[in-house]
Amino acid sequence: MISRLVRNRTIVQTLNRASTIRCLSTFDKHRSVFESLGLDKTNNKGVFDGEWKGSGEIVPSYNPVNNEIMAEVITGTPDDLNTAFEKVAEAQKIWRELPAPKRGHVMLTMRNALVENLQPLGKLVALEMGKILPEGIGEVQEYIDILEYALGLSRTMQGAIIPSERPGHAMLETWNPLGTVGIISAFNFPVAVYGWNCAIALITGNGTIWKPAPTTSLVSIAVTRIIAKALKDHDMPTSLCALVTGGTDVGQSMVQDNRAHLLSFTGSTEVGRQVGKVVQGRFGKSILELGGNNAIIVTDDCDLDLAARAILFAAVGTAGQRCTTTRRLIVQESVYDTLVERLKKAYKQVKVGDPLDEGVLCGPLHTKQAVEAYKKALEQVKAEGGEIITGGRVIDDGPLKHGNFVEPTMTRVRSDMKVVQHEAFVPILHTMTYKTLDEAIAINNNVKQGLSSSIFTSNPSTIFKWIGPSGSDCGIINVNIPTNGAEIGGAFGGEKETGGGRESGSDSWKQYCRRGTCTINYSGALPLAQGINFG
Ligand code: UN1
Repeated sequence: MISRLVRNRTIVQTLNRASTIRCLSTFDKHRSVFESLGLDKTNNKGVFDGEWKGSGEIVPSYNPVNNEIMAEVITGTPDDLNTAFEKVAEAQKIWRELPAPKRGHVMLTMRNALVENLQPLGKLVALEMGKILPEGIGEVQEYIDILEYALGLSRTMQGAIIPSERPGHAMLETWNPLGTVGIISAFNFPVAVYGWNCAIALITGNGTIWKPAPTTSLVSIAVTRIIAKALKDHDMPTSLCALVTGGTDVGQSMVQDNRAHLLSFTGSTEVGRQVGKVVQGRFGKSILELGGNNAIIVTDDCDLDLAARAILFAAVGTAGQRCTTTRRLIVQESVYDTLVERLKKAYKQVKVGDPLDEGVLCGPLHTKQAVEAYKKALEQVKAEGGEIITGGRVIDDGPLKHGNFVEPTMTRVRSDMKVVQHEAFVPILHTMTYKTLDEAIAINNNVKQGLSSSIFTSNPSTIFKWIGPSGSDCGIINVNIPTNGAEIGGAFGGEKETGGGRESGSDSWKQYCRRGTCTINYSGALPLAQGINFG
């Protein structure tokens, strides 16, 4: 086993060295960003358990704009993970004794450190993930927001006092930490989704181990460095927030490990289904944030201009790589032509290009595999008799030809086509028409996923129907705003094959705790519940 690892590592290392010589121009061009975040060209240790290390393969991080290697990361192994579990558990024993408002002070320092690093970290997200700079900065902002929220929670997390049926008895609920929260995050939100989980796990008294997507390791190293420094500033053990980068072997080990008391997984429904089963099999807790297949309904009584602007952001933003991206547009037939004409014009004006360039609205797809998924989805549209009404091309010529660029695309389909059942994580928007509101809601609900949904209307009865028992069956139900761009204050997550988990705001914090129901007898007598007389 060990010799195989060493061998793999040497082969990968040799290959990478060769490519490194050819292409580290991205690093040189953005040297100040990398260096200000403590990143190196070749020597980035991808494991943190209080110390920086890594005994796994050396994995390159690519720039999706041109597929150049930007830098290399020495990733972790299941052995590294094992040690990290031990180190986090030790740290958590200290952390859990700290009163929540004091933990809140540490969160405040983390927040301030992220504010200081907002620009370079946002830029690194843009470089490594490929989203445009304002969105890269936006997701660091999302982490800042949830830390502020956690600070507030630190003074407001409350348990109930419940009337006891017995005299001289008090009954109350306590919310104590679970221990260690394992966080497996996806490439598309390499900062924010970790941030939601980390902030809420910490404020409730837990430690965390993070296994990021293998293609966004640099971001995870930079974030961990910032968080560790804040812990150190408060004389807290930095191993409280561990990081183990790596591949499927690390992820699988984390999912199987009893020491991950809560496992928060963001990724595909396919993988999430396995994760859910394994965690359930060991009676662990899980939060699953899986695929979405989100729709916007456009009624004939709405502000079409507002709707068009929202749809553009919802379908093209992040190059269609948010789990909350709008994939289906369900339009009342009388306004379909007008809306689609407006959208076609807007789509034509979208600048596709380097996510760091001013004015660019659509960056590259994250990987070459995503470009293949784009092609496949469009082939399926055609095979089923659908039509491409704008876009539809992989950009494989001109200055963008080395990157993973595609044209944002709209199709015209029927709601019963198979292609609309499938979430392709690319900027393709399937448009379709409806006649009645009931039909539109049925189309919205007639997919396996249930993450986000939105309706554009000015009719109050439509709004209340939409959010009521016969309305949208999703976890996020919006009116006159896009399906994406949720605020951190609400619970984030979805129903059905989206996995049922809720992260971020509202009472999501309770999932990071064990609930104690405590009955305290101060009467001196022993009256039994249900009036039982036992001898
Ligand atoms: C995701 O795509 O996994 O609501 C998260 C949004 C963002 C989070 C998306 N706040 O679009």
